[in-house]
Parts: sequence; structure tokens; C-alpha cells
Amino acid sequence: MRGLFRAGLGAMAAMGSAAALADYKYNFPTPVTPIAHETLHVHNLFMAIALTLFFGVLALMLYSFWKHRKSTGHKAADFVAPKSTKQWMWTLAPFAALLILDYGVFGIPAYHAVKMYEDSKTAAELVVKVTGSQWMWQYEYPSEGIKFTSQMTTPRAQINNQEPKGEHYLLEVDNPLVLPAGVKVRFITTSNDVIHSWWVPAFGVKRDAVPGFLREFWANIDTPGTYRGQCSELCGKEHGFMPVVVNVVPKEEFAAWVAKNKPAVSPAASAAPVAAEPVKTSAVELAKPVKVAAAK
Ligand SMILES: [Cu+2]
Repeated sequence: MRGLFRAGLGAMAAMGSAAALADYKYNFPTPVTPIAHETLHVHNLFMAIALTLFFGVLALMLYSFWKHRKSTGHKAADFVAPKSTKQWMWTLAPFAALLILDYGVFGIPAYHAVKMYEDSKTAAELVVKVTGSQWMWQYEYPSEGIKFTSQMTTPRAQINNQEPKGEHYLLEVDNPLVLPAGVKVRFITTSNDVIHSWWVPAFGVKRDAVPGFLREFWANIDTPGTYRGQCSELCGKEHGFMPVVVNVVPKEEFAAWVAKNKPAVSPAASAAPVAAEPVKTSAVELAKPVKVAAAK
């Protein structure tokens, strides 16, 4: 019994260190936001509990099979409903254990993670509106008056196997979203047509962009860098061709970027979209930027 239990613990320890050594290659991407850290923590905690339970129950079962085998004179019981106190105990104890596990051990950390995820307003310093559209993303900084579309730049020839695939195949865009590091950004998301979903794995956030609704999420990215994600709600035939690319830069650099891209006229007076770079129509053959640019 003890040997089996030890073997179980050993296997768990091996799996744990292997995951750490793999440096997230087979695990979550390196987390860069509080939500991503929390998600990874909750995942690891639940995984440890689930593995402990799995090996514990398995060891107990194997031990029971072996200990009460027929060849040593044991006879199978044939009751259908609990009758004695002992039988009631063995029926109710797992039920109680499940309740405690589900609501206490799993429920409480999960509740805190979800509560944290939903708190997009507290101390948010920047608002970014993300609009999904067949098949590109439109980004808007309402206070700064900046608005542009972000389209995939992977050439058709690569998709059709006429050219070797590039390093960021299907994960590259003309105008990436630019965000400051260490600032809580509140995202508001919606869609122009069908349901899309904005997702950057390293941020630990994914939220459906639903036409007619404004939905929220947030991110406070601690490390500058380029982060890539994808639309993760099947939205039509080009669903796989509307990636998300986010350039996270230090605060000062972001301020300079805003100053450079801020429209000269007040945003209210200008109905025309202001692109970080002019919207390129030729980049993706099938993109329809005009439609998006004209959208409110
Ligand atoms: Cu989509």
C-alpha cells in the first residue's frame, strides 16, 4: 500500500518537474498578465489535487482487489441498498467528499479567478475598443481618437503552399494593436457581423465579440514584447485568417506612439477612420477594408 502510494507520488513529481523543464512548451504560454498567472496557478493547483485523488483512489482500489481476492476465501457482498450504519457511511462519505471538493477546494479558487477576470473597470487607465469583422480586427482608442484596422499579411501563396511558410505564418498583421506595459487596459468588444472571439493566450484572456453587445475584459501586461493570438470563434470561411498581434511597449514609447497617431482634428468632428498606417487593401486579397473603415 505504502509502496504504491510512493510510486504514485514519484510519478506526480516527475510529471511536475518535466512540465517545468519543458519551459511551457507543452504547457500554458508564459503568463504576462495577472489573469494569466492566476489561471496557471488555478490550473496547477487543480491538476495536483486531481492527480493526488487519481493515484490515491487507484491505489486504494488495487489494494482492495488484491486484499479481498476470492482465492483467500473472500465472498462478494450482494446488497443493493445500504442497510447497516457502516454501509450508509460508505455511501454518504464520498458524497460529502464530492461536495467539499467541488464547492470548497475547487470552487473557491475558481470563484476568485472569475471575479478577478470580470473586474475590468477598477483602476483601468486606458480603454481599447475591439471590433471583430469578417475577417479582421478593428481597434479604437476612444480617448485618444485613434482607430485602425488590423489585417493578416500572410501572403496567399504561403497559404496555398506555393511559397515556404514564414516564421509567423497566419499570425502576422499590417497594423498590430499597440499597448503600454504595466497599465491596466480595459477592453470593450463587439462585432460588425457575426460572433468572433478575441484571444491572446499569453494574456489569459479570450472574449467573444458579439454583434449588438458590448462585452468587457482587461489585461495588465507586465512584459513588453510582441504577443500573438487568433480569432477563436468560428466566424466564416476566413476564420483562420484574422490573427491578433499586440505590440506591448514601455509607457513612454506608447505615449510617443499616441502623439504620432493622434488625429489633428478632434475625434468627434472626424468621421473618417485614422489608421496607424494607411489601411492596405492589397495585403490580403480577400479583405474588405472599406466596409470596416466606414463602420461606426
Ligand atoms: Cu472571427
